[in-house]
Amino acid sequence: MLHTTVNGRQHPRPGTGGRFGRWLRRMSVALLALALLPVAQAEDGYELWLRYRPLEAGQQLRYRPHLAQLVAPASTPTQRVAREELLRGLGGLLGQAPAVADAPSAAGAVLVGTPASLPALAGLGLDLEGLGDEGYLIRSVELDGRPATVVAANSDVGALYGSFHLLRLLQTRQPLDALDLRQAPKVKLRVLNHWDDLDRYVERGYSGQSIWNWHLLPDWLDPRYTDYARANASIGINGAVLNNVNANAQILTPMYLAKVAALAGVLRPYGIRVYLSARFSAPMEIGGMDTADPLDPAVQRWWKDKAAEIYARIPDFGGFLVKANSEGQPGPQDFGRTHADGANMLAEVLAPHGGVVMWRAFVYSHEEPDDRHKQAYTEFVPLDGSFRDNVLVQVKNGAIDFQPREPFHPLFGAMPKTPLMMEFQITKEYLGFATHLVYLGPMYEEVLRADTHAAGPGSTVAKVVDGSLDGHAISGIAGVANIGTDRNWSGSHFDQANWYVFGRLAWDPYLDSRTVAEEWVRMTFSADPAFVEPVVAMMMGSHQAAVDYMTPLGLHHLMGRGHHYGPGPWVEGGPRADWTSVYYHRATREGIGFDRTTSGSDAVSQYAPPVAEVFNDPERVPEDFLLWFHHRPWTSRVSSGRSLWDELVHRYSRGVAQVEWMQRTWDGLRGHVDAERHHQIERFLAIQRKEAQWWRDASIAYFQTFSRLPLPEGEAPPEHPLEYYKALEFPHAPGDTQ
Ligand code: BDP
Repeated sequence: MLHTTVNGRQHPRPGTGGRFGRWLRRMSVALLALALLPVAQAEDGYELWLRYRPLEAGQQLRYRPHLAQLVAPASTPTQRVAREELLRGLGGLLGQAPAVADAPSAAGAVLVGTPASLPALAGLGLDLEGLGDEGYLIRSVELDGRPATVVAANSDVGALYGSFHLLRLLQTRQPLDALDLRQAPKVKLRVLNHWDDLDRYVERGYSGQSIWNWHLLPDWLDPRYTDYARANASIGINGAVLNNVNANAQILTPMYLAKVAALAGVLRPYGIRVYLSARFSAPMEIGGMDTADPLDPAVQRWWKDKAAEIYARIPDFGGFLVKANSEGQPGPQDFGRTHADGANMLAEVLAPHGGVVMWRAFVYSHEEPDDRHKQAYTEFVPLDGSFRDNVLVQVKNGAIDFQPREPFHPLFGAMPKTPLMMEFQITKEYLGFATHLVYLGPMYEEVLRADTHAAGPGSTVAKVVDGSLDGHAISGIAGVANIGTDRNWSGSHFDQANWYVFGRLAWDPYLDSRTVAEEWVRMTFSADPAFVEPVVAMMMGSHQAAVDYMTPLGLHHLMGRGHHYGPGPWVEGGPRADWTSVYYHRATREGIGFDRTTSGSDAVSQYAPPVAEVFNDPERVPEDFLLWFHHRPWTSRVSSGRSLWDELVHRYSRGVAQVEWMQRTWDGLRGHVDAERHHQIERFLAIQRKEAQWWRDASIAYFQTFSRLPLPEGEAPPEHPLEYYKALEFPHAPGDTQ
């Protein structure tokens, strides 16, 4: 007799006839139906966009014939990680991993490698020229009459990038039938800047501590480092500056270099080089010298030896990032030398090893009374042409400082002889920290597409940055990372999208941010169009919403002092004028805005004439930059027909309304996402709603003391009197400078 086990006891198995049999059949059907329902499992976001959850059954069936075998050599570390990722990814997505084979022997093989690593590729007539060291192609081919898919590159890392792309095709449900893709990065150095201190504090970090556990390095290699590397490689990031630009010289001591070398060892198979922020005065702090003068031969020797020591430990070390003579950091000017003297001295010692210097242009001096907007340009443009060829000048997004919306930095287009890197901020210091849903893709895109007119129309910032405008051999994009020890890495689920879009745009600055958002949503949450469409709409409108409720119409730098949390348009006094809000908004009884026209600070003249003319003209300047460049009367008209005051209030309210719309939209999407992530996002949107209202109310209450105009009809008055908002204090807000 057949037996079945229930609660550990054997029972005779009933036949399939009779009432019990019918009941059993009904139960099985019900259970089967339940099993087929897409029940969302609780997720904490750790897996980012590399979740590899099983695809819908129909999709799996369509894909499986293409993915029967995997032919991918695994004799180098990079080859091994590519193969492991494919097995993990395909196994997860398809429910079963392909069979690993040494040579294709069945239809539906996937071949991954280089002509050197996989001789089978050599005879296929693949055109790998032009793909460079990091590019790849993905193509559907016939091999001995059998259909196959090829991921081919000139290097192992190219093949790794191609492997991630293949996985992305599946994750986003693209057809695999007639593939013919070629990809090569348009920018050479695609680098994250971690503003991480050695005590694991992250400056402007809102996602926990630094992921670098310096204390336990080099002996303990947290598995997180590997997952960090996987995530970066999946979007093409190939460099990481491990420590804060406000640097501690300790990182250059032997003890720390051993730790850096250990990290470099984890990141290397993924094509990621490590860089360090170098403190310019390190020869004095850790070298026992009494000067760090870049023209002093003893100082030069110290750095030469230091470079040799680093490269002995880390042969592929990327180079140094330097913040010098800015916000109190030491630099060459302390010794009467120029930025070029300083950068070139370091470049000289790195050059024999193949390293670069990324020298930041974020400078503004204590003594300089000029409009802060102008200072980087004033200092750096005269140095164009005097940097060594392994120096890149790293220019912030915006002449002021990563504000919610800035016109492009006037240095772009103004230093044709120097490779200029773009430095975007991914962490949202000025955009609501980690709680506000603000997708930065549209902001990055707006800036990259801005036309500098430097060499005629079409001289976009993207072309300056990728080096194509001026024919530079090196190029780079940096992003100030939003990564920390929080389980979901970025402090919120949606902030993962900012890491993602940064990487994708660094690879190809001409991509559009909507496409990237769609891709990310499909990989991170769900591919159901009923979910993707509204969520992408939320993301695409979110940057403008934040600009509206924080700093509409070109207002800027109005955040709370120091910590930058919440509104502080009233901030004045203190050590320097350009660290106050009143310096930037210049509100008076008559009007508001910073006059940077030819009759004001004349910052407009730092742009090429066609741009300057537009910015200089209050009728032609994009309204989003109106008060950035112009001081305008409260009663002047804007394009909507409203007065400036009414428009300002309207935009504040519009920003709040947009957040309310996001809340409603998200509420309607319950069930498409696991309850855990849905809940946190819902709560964070509630915080954003509350803080958007706070921004609106505090700003209106404050600016009304100047305009002395009534609120437009239908506009609710601020919830509290101005004094209430001014009295709020946040001594423990995260991320403040230590
Ligand atoms: C500012 C940040 C400050 C950074 C500085 C920089 O508030 O923490 O050190 O930028 O980029 O926006 O150097």
